[in-house]
Amino acid sequence: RLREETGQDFGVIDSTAASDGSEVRGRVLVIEDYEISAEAIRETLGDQHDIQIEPDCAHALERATTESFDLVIVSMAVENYDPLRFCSQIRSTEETRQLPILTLVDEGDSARLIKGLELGVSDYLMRPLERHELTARTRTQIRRKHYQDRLRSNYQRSMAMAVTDSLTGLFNRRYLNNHLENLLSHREDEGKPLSMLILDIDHFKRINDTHGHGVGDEVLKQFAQRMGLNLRGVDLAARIGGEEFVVVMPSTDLALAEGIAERLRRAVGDEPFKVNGTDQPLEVTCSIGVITARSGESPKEALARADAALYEAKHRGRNKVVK
Ligand code: GH3
Ligand code: MG
Ligand code: MG
Ligand code: MG
Repeated sequence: RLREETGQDFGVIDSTAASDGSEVRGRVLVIEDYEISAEAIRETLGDQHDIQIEPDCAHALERATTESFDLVIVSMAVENYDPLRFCSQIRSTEETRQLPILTLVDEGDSARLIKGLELGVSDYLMRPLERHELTARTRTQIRRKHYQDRLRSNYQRSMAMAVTDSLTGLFNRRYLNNHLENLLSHREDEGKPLSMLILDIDHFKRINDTHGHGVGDEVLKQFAQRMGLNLRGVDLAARIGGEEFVVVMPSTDLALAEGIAERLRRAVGDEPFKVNGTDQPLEVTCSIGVITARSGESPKEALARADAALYEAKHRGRNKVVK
């Protein structure tokens, strides 16, 4: 190995100090089995970042996937493992795909330097390491990682918002429309029944008229919560309009769906709603239409049939389940 052959100190060369004072802190995993070098890195970066030294590549891979790091610094001279293989594993593992990698390359080892870059390494440093360069490149990678994390979480939030009803947290009508199509065709493939409920709060207008829109909103929220408590993980609940909700139930036949609808009806009607801004708990009931999808039926047709059943429940005096 180069360092043994040359006896070169792979610690960090100290040059004139000049920190650029910008505040970026990260969690850095350093894969280095050469203790002098590892300690020099810790000394250089430790004031600004949380530095974790891990001499063992296999263990490092495990830590990189389970703990959250902003950067891995990989010595290309580790002896217990092929560091390029480690870089490749970091890149091909879902949890660490986005993790920046900074390699520490032995002077003259351009083969590994290039191979690393081909594997998607973010940046590299040549040994002997220069303190400022290490500091600067580390900071750049961490800053970029933080920026990407922010973009990604903004994106995820927008995606979640696009399919969510903000008042109740249930799925919205757009999501239901998109996914009902998939669910119906999946049902055809699986040959299992798919059932659907439409729920509509009875005389909801009166609640608004008597207690105000704010109380009406609170009733909608609590209604959605009661739905959630009485549905299964596989059921998909959406708010499709003012006080109208749809539940899609995969692998559920009509009899089971009717039972669940009945449970929902009672969960709403049996226990009055306690809402801030009203003197007494509110009696709330809902009507429910139940159907099981027919072969080849479109979302529109299925929803129309469920709506007809709901209409019938209203017609029969409300607070009823009709299939
Ligand atoms: P029915 O038993 O026939 O369903 O009577 P209803 O009063 O519930 O039905 P209607 O469709 O006449 O009234 C629904 C009301 O829901 C009218 C509307 O003001 C109210 N509404 C719609 N969206 C919201 C909302 O987001 N918040 C509140 N508070 N009220 C809403
Ligand atoms: Mg109505
Ligand atoms: Mg209503
Ligand atoms: Mg309605």
